[in-house]
Amino acid sequence: MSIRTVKTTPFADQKPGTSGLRKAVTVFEQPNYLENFVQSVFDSLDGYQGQTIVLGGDGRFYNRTAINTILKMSSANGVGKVLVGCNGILSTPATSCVIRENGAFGGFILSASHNPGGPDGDFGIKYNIGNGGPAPEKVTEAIYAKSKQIQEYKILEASDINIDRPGFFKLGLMQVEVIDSVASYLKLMENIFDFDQIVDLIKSNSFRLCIDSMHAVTGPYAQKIFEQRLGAPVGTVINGVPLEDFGGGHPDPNLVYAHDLVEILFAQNAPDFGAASDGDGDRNMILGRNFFVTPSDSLALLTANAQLVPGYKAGLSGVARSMPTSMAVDRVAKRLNLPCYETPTGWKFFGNLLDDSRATLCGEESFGTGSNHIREKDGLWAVLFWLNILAVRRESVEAIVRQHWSEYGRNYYSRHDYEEVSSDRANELVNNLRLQLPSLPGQKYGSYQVEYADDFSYTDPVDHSVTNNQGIRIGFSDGSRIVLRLSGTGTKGATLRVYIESYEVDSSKHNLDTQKALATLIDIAQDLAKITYYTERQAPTVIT
Ligand code: G16
Repeated sequence: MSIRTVKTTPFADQKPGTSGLRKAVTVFEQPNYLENFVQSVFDSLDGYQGQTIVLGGDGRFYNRTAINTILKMSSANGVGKVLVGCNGILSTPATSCVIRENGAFGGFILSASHNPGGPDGDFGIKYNIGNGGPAPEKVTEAIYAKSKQIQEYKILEASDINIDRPGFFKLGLMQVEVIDSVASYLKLMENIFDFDQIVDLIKSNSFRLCIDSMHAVTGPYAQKIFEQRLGAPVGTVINGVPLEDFGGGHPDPNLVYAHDLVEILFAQNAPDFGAASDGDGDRNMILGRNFFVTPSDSLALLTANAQLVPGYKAGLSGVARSMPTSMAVDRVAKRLNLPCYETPTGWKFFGNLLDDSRATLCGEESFGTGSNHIREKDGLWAVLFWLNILAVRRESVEAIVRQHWSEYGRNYYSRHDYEEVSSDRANELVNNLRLQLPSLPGQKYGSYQVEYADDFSYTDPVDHSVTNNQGIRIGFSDGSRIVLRLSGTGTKGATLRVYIESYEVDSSKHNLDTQKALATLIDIAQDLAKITYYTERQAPTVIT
């Protein structure tokens, strides 16, 4: 086996976005495209030679090809050992768990998360650092800088290895261990949650649940945890076989794309609890019988009920949410006297807060919740957290949420996405709005008065790095907000996200339809940002 040095030229578009490099599969299939990016990662890192790295993905189309390429490039670049998930499968949270458990130097996660897969879908690659979390901006910037200068990459000339079952291999001087994809993750979950109590709940004939893996990575994890370990009947996990194209679906656990689960939970005689997870297993959607829990409310509820879970009994050090996430958790944090941090969108911004023990729980409106147990958001962890709460409280999901609203008030919340709009027009919209910001405070729109209007900037309290232009916030004197930003994860044109939030303390008004409750604010957003004009769309593509 010899190491080949291959001449190459840079691609101009290898700047990682909100969560790694995501492109159409056809872009990744260009000669040298994947290799350039992987070499740029190695070129931007110091000290990985001889160390262990972790490698896995969500099983989407191109996963296997990429795994073999990365294995051979790792060997050629002097990596000591690679832990690779069996069949190339490792959910994003499991990768974070394995990196931490083994004190690995870092890891590659092959996923475009919730984006569709298959030959005409998307692929992605993300590098995680030794704390198990996404590379922070200084690392992704360094990778991008290397990708613009790259002239050659190194790869071992060798045959592909068989990753279909656990075992040990040698690839050049490098060791490869194919590991069980689920074992470490299951062990970690058993250390956090009261599995016996959840088993009792599931055994108590009065409780039924349904878990939708959307033909993505969590299938094997969910079957092992819910059906085998916790004793739920076979068939509890639906769409449980990971497919390279996710069965043609869009593995995004929201009310629009997780329609199989939504139909089951909103039918007559529906189960008591339902949950879905996304392509790579880091997102979750929680449903009760005929009831949807918004991700922002879910974070607030987990915080308020954390003392019911063994792993958090000792207390929380603080909580964090991304800026567009509703402020429901802020109210719980205030009551519990906990610090509450507001970060830009992107899980990478939680890493320092978790490492520095400033936050224990973190969450985002984009269906992501997690804690200091790993450094990624974690879909099945959130499901187990809910089950643990249900097992202790023995009330319905709806009753628990309504009780929370009556105690803390309700944050009506919705996100309107305008997908695949022209990038130029979307940027014009944002620029136009930015120009208006200084004149907005004090302006009245019906009963709403603007209290502040800014473009969100974040100063990391740990390393003091500053991240600017993270989304436009327009806050009103009654606590309502409108936030607008462009997505950093789309692969076609631009996606405009409009986040709308209002706060209602009066529990007699907690039964409104969300879109109706937010109608006036939605109109204000439309007027201020001229959304129809710039996007050339009459309505959002997705409303969550
Ligand atoms: C990623 C990030 C999240 C972010 C989400 C949406 O999630 O890790 O922090 O909230 O994208 O980002 P955007 O609004 O920029 O599209 P995932 O699950 O796609 O890796």
